[in-house]
Amino acid sequence: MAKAFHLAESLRAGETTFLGWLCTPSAVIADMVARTGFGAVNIDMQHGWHDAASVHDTIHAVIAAGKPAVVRIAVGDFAFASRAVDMGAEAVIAPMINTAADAAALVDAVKYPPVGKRSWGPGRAMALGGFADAQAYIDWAGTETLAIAMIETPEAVKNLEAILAVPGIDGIFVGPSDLSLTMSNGAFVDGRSLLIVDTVAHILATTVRHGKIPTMFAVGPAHAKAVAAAGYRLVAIGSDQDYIAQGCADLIAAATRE
Ligand code: 3PY
Ligand code: MG
Repeated sequence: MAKAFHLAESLRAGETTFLGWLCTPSAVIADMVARTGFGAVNIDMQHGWHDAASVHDTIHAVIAAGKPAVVRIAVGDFAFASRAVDMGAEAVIAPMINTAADAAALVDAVKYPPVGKRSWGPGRAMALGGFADAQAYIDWAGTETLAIAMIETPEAVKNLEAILAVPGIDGIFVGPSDLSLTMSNGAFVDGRSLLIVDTVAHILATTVRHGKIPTMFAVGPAHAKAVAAAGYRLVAIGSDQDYIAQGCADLIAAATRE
């Protein structure tokens, strides 16, 4: 089984990691999802129903199951990005990063000086990761806690080079639903729309050219397979809501098939 506290290393080695996604604030569901084939598990504070206590408990459950934990913060909630890494998250995904200034605020929260302005207090991360002392943690955290900026608007695409050039930004995460919503100026949401295909390819190529990690949310397994084959390395495939709905639908369909 994969061990936690290795996510940055595997992504930098070019490995594709499928990312479990938790909206439900339940350590039991976190444990169940982390024990499947997902290589890492994200806890969603933007569109999920988590609070600080449930993020803490689900991070613990994911790490206890041997997988790296990731947290997506709510829009602009950079204070929670620091708390997430303190609790043991190995990566923070920040939605709606539209400018280099937004990206710098994310880095400030996730990275210690001299790169950022993260304040000291990683008690849970040190305990869960088995770090011997403060120096061992700070040496590891300098390169291995990831700041990942979501690109999901035309403004972000326009500023992509500047966002990627911010020291301490490790990668980007494409939000295809919002990208389709914003690129169509509110006309529709379709993360697999032809409208965004060229932009998604452009984001991948630009991110790779900057030596940063390209990651993405996929709408279903076929989409996940395609974006992973294209080169996106950390790929989410829907959320726990989809896993349960799809699992139930498959069971009922199989049980009622003639
Ligand atoms: C999007 O597709 O906009 C997302 O934020 C996925 O989580
Ligand atoms: Mg989004």
